[in-house]
Amino acid sequence: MDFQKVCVLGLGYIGLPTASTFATHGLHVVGVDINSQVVEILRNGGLHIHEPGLRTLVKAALGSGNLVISGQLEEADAFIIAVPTPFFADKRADLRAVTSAAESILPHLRRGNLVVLESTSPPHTTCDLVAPILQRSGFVCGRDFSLAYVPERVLPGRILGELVENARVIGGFDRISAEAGRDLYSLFVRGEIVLTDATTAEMVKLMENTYRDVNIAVANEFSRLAERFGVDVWEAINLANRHPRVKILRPGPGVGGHCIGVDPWFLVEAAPDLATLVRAARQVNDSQPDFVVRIIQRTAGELKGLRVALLGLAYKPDVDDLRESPAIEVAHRLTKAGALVTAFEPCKPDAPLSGLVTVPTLEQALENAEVLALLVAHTFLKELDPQRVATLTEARTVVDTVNGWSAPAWEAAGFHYFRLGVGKSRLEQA
Ligand code: SAJ
Repeated sequence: MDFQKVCVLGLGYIGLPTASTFATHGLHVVGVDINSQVVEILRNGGLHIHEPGLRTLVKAALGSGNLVISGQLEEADAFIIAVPTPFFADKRADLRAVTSAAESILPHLRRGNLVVLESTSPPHTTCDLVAPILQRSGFVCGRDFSLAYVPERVLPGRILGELVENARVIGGFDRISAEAGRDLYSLFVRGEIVLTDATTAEMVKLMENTYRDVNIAVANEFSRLAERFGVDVWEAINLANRHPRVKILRPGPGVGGHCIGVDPWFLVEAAPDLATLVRAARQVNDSQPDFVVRIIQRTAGELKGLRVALLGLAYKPDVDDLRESPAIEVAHRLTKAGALVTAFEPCKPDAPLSGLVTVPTLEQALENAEVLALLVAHTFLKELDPQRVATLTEARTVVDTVNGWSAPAWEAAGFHYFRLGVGKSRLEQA
């Protein structure tokens, strides 16, 4: 199948890099977003998301004349839906954006078109939700137009490279749809392109991220067990990972972001009677902030009125994305327990967060603190000099939830140093 023009619906972390990459590979691309502010920002050469290299890529795509930013869809050879699929408060998948995106294609759908869903979705979304919507056009899916599910698997912070280099799974409504998807993505994907059916492709995406969530959960549960048994979980993981077939991930304050903590719930919703381990892992990760609060409480005795400086609020190191961040959960739970929390996020110093006191500098976070807690292993925070920190605060208690600091260095600077997952050994308890 030959493609000259593509419409990309949704210009977020995935849609904008995808639209720009197709444009710099010669396709005429109409990048569409329903958010008029996003359209305005992009049209004026600005950027509403931070991703290394994206500004240059978007500028090249716009400069080539191949990428046009619009609020309106147009006729095209292919339509790519890359809109958010969050969940409701009860953890059910929120597919409203997918539904409205598919409906917005209807007036522009033509015989021979390819429609692609990229958004992470529950199994059967492509065939049971998107296909019937598109068939309201009177066209028959598979016969008159092709439909495929093509999940992305790029790591935020490395999107542009991984978009091109990573293997790509193309799940077709039927074989012809899968082959049409391959023809489209082979325009820029240099990784292996593997064809399968749409439901398998939906399941693959959910399995990838659920696998990661379960493995993070077991690391977090090991941190709790280690504290109970008087073991340093970081030492134990380091030793266990010397096994040639063991790769235990890192404990931390919990799992954030709009992927790993979200996608497994789609499996739980689709088969609550079967997804027992998947649900349990989500519950372990979602309760990990409680364990961080308990460590802080143990180090300081009473939380009520305790002045705590939280260092890091992003959902993972060296990103400015705070979505679903466990660090923010820790801040809210400490505040609810009566602590006086001040938070500093070096990657987003101006992060306005309702119900939380955030400050734009490290000094302001430290100045009145009694306890410091490292919640995100940002490079900037890991490299803090404890001797200098000791001059900026009266606090002499630190809680390191990401194994980001050296205990001897902080103790030498006069701090009582506590680390998540490190229990008192029998010797220390004696
Ligand atoms: N985390 C830990 N311990 C670890 C690893 C991560 O606590 O050992 C935490 C992080 O701090 C973060 C969360 O888990 O809060 C998710 O981190 P992540 O490194 O999995 O990063 P994401 O969510 O940005 O990217 C993931 C990636 N999926 C996999 O690695 C299987 C990425 O490839 C996906 O494309 C992305 O989700 C997505 O878009 O689905």
